[in-house]
Amino acid sequence: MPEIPIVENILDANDQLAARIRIEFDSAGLLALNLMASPGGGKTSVILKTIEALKDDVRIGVIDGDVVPLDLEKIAEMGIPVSLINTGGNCHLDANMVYSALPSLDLNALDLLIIENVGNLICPAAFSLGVHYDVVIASVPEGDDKPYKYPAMFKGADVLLLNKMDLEDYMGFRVDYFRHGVEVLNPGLTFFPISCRTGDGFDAWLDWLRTAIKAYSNGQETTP
Ligand SMILES: Nc1nc2c(ncn2[C@@H]2O[C@H](COP(=O)(O)OP(=O)(O)O)[C@@H](O)[C@H]2O)c(=O)[nH]1
Ligand SMILES: [Mg+2]
Repeated sequence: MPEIPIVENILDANDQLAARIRIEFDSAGLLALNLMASPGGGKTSVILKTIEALKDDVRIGVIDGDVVPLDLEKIAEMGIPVSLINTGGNCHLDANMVYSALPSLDLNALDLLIIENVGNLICPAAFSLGVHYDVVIASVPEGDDKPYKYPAMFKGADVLLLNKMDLEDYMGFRVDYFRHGVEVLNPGLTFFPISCRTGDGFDAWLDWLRTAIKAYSNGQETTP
């Protein structure tokens, strides 16, 4: 069965490069996040709202994997350094793409780097990017069965945001059923129900983020 070792080699090479990327992040003293969700789940909205809340005391950079720079333009308008990885229709980012994007950002001038992955709940889960935390965003309109249908994504997550909580009642979303599916795959996963529309739940997410930024800051000054 020659095909199986070939796939393993590709993933192994990706992991090796991801380890090199992690060294770059650590020596720059920044916290790096890989944000994953379905298309429209709220990745860009979470990034924009997080920037809005933290930009006065945290130096933030964003890498976006997309075919068009529409989302990135909104982020750049906030005065945030950004880098676009044109995925050319690829269904995920990999370590090679992220590594190629690093020289376009001054990592030493950042406290937080957010990578917006391609909108997809399957492929991104298989490719490590060297970040400190894989953050998965699920959203209420997608339905409460997502952990049952896309187990790899939820199993591999370090943090889970459940976005669009403002739509919970309209959608008949069963938070308990959703959480049970997650708990079986990834017991004790850090979980924040949020709404980018109303801002509900954001304080807890931002508190978690500030603590994580401090933990990875290398003791460097985090204020610009
Ligand atoms: N009702 C509601 N809509 C939201 C919320 N967050 C994002 N959206 C909307 O969902 C759509 C997709 O959001 P976007 O951030 O572009 O998702 P992305 O494709 O994952 O980057 C946009 O129309 C947003 O305005 C939320 O909390 N509540
Ligand atoms: Mg987006």
